[in-house]
Amino acid sequence: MKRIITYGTFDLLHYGHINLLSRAKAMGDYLIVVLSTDEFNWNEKQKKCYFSYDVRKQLLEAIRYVDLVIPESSWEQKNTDIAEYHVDVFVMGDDWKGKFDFLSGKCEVVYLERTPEISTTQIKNDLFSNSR
Ligand code: C2G
Repeated sequence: MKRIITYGTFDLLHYGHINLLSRAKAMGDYLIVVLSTDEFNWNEKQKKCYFSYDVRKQLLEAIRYVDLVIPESSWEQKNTDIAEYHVDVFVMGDDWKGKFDFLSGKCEVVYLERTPEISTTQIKNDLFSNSR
């Protein structure tokens, strides 16, 4: 069984996220999504999520490509995650290109092209500007 792992916040889930998850799953048989906790998002990414971790987890678990959702609470957990879950491929969007090459000794590292023209920030901005 080929095991894939990816990380993210996945707040205001959109088709860019789905495209990433779909392509990641197509690379193997089992997809683990490591979902940033609310504390990690605020403390490390200065992101305030619209949906809580539990809601974001529920949404991801409803996606056919996703087999397991676990929490991301630190930048440093990737090495242990890869070992603990016997991961074959680490996948991220190419906005992270190069940032995780240090993992290539443990598993294959793949950066997939980001879906253009969509982001959580853009959704929020569009909604805010239309509400004026
Ligand atoms: N993504 C994408 N296309 C978009 C938007 C996002 O392919 N239009 C991808 C990102 O590249 C990432 C994943 O979807 O691989 C999740 O995106 P975010 O929720 O923004 O994740 P991020 O905040 O980048 O967190 O330790 C790594 C971090 O947790 C990554």
